[in-house]
Amino acid sequence: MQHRSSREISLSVISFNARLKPAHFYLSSIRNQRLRHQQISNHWTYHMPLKTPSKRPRSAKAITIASTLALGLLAQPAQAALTFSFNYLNPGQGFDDPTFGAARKSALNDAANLLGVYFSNYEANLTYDVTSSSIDEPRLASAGSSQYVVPGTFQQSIVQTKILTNGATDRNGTEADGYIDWNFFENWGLTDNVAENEYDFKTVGIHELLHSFGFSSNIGATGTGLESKPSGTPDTWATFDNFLTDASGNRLVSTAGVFDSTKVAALTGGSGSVLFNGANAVAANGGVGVNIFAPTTYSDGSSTSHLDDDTATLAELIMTSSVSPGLKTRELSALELGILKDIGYTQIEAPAEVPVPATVWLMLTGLMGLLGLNRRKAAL
Ligand SMILES: [Ca+2]
Ligand SMILES: [Ca+2]
Ligand SMILES: [Zn+2]
Repeated sequence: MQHRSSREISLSVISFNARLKPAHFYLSSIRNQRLRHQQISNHWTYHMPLKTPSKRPRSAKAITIASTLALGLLAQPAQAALTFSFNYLNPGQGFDDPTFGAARKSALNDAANLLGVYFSNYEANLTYDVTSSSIDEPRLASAGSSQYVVPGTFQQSIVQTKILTNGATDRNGTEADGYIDWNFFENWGLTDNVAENEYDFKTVGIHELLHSFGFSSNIGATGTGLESKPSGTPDTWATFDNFLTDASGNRLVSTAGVFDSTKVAALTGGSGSVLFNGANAVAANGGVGVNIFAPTTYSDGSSTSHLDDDTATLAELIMTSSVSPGLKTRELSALELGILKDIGYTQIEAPAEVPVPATVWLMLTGLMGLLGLNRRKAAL
């Protein structure tokens, strides 16, 4: 999380708080895992050592609530794409709040649905453990999905593998494929009518889910990977990291999975110092690499895992690191679709119809015109 000004709030990536090796689901003791999400990871009920994923009994709280998603916003229903099952782990609170819970769950389902239509050529049921808090802190929400630890490789997340194998491979068995934590302290706009003092829940929901899909970097402040191996030795990286370069197009992490120690400075080099250089993203970006968020002050859980907010042409895209209040786009840009193709989702495609009524877009245009530089922002 981070403060970019006294009024800003952030969302963190929590892709790395549990680690898998074949036949063993570790938990990640706090000292072994990346510390970037420690305060959140303490919430996860599955943070206990497991012998094998398949033998671990589910806790009583981790009851799967299947939510088969309707495609109601589309004029013509698409074929089944992805389905999402959210396990709400805080009874009576947050998403299960007696007053607001139903609308919050509905908004999360809507966000998942809005994202799912891009994946209509895939078929998988994705399970998520969902927790929440209500704390005045610079974080709106966070999400992630675990990876296997295989030093010297670029690993898909559990969710990513499940999608790309059309549900055939669930590398952590009955354990939730991903996790989401939501902070309900701030005002949230749960519908398509998002007030100027509310954060757009659905936009943030899409953003968070995409982190779990693999839109996320393992690179730490000093160039360490998932296991914080010593400099110069192979570590475990995300698929995303396979495409990150410096401004000159030189890889940050070698194909052998070793971070180039001469590239540490690029991680805090500001706009243009770290690029996503996958072929599809480059093609969607006028032939050049895409600016990745690498602010001069390293931001744990945010740096290198987002598009660069400080690049004007990127600032309003869903996968930037911060968001201001008000209604935002829920559509992925060609650039974001390019990145998703590069990290493996070659069958992704934009839905045939914009799943938001035209009147909403008119309002969005109006709201965007009102946004000034001093508006409160929140990092995603
Ligand atoms: Ca699973
Ligand atoms: Ca932004
Ligand atoms: Zn984010």
